[in-house]
Amino acid sequence: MAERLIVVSNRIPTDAEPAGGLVFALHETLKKTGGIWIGAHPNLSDTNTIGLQTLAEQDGYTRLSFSLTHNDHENFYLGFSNSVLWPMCHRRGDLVQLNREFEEGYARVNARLARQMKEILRPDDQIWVHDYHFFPLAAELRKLGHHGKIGFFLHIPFPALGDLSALPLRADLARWLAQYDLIGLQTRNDVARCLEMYRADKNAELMFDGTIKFGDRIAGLRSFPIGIDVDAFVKAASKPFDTAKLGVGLTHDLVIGVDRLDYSKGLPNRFRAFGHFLEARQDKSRRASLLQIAPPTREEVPAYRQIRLELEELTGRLNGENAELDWTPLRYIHRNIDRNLLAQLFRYARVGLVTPFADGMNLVAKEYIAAQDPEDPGVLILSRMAGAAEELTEALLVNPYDVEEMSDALAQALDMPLAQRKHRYAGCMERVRATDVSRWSESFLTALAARPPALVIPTAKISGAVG
Ligand code: GDG
Repeated sequence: MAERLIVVSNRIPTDAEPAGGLVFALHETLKKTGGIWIGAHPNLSDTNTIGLQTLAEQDGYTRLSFSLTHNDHENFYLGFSNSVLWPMCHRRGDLVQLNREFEEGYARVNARLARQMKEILRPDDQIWVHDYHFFPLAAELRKLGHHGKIGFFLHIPFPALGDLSALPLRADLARWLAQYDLIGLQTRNDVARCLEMYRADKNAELMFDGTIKFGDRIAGLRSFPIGIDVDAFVKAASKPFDTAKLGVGLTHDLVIGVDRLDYSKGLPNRFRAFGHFLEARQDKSRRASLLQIAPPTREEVPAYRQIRLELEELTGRLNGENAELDWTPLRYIHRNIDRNLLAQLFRYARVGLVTPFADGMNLVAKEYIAAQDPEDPGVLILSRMAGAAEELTEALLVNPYDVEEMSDALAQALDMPLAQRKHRYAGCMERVRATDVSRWSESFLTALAARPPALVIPTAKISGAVG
């Protein structure tokens, strides 16, 4: 029987035509390979006793869903995933909310999903698990006797050793991850931090070929920087731009930011930097506008409500102090915007401002580059703390904590001569193309397929033979 690909992610596309970076990539991969995509059902349920349900069979693969109860949503999703793991991985130990019920919810959902998967698994399936919601999934599957290949990709930053101490003792990331055959991370920096974790673990041994030996298992570890569907984005951005759609008041000096409204994205400091830039500019008749699109996300988590209030206050103050009758310097949209319109806005904007405090990769940075007109490109200002900064070294790299440095970068970007803009764009675009999302999934799956089959050592028999 041929190998099947089984993808697991918390989110699963529910429309016939999925869109957006990761969802698009996995959809395209499964269309080619066939297989199964497993994710949480979009509606919460009252019971969790049922197994995996078929959501759709189309485009040559099957989508299966597992159900989450209200309690699971509270403790597994909002709780342990997004109030413990997310802040811990984004260096916000101060926001970590420890709670036994979160821990139990996380363990319960992973164990239950493993049991539900075991019902449908074949021994030679290739399983590809995505993100921090499922760190222990392989360990749970191994407990149930599944020995087939399992790969894991972490979309967010790998935590530093010191930050890992914020986890409860039972959350043993080193042991959980060692149950995968291949651990994929975004950047070389992430790999270095993961190695640091294993180096400090007395149960682990770092092998010469870069793999990690942990008990009877050997796991591969590599960076696979994720990218975007470059051609699709270039095409969307190149469509004629209808400024009338946007209403009045967009000056030519448009600066754009697009981020889920998340505290890791550094939005308050970005607003402060823009305010500083407006105040510091010599030519007061020159007008620039910052258009910040920040759709809501995880609003049930208190830290997300807090950041929203902070931004609303900053927006009011900045506009109050700087606006003119015919000019609103900061436009802040707390809603989702159509993807094609987004691509066109990226092309229209003179500057793309991407300033997270921590980010696995940051696809917006790549989208901004892909959207530019090669003959008259805008300038990307990029935080050194985004994974994308490891590759997009021709961007104007900034420290997101340094408001003055970001303000200076804005002035530099808006005044940058064409030749320099073209040079920087070409360097970035080369990297954006080299990491196109289809190459990302291909290279991960090729590396997973190349992992040698795990040695299953029947411990009892061996010790019996020796004795
Ligand atoms: C995680 C990691 C990693 C945003 N607003 C709208 C909209 N977006 C789209 C963007 C982009 C995507 O959402 C956001 O992707 P990012 O990579 O920037 O950030 P996360 O959501 O935090 O993603 C991240 C990524 O996983 C992939 O591995 O890069 O580091 O945190 O595509 O364009 N799209 C539309 N309307 C919006 O208002 N249509």
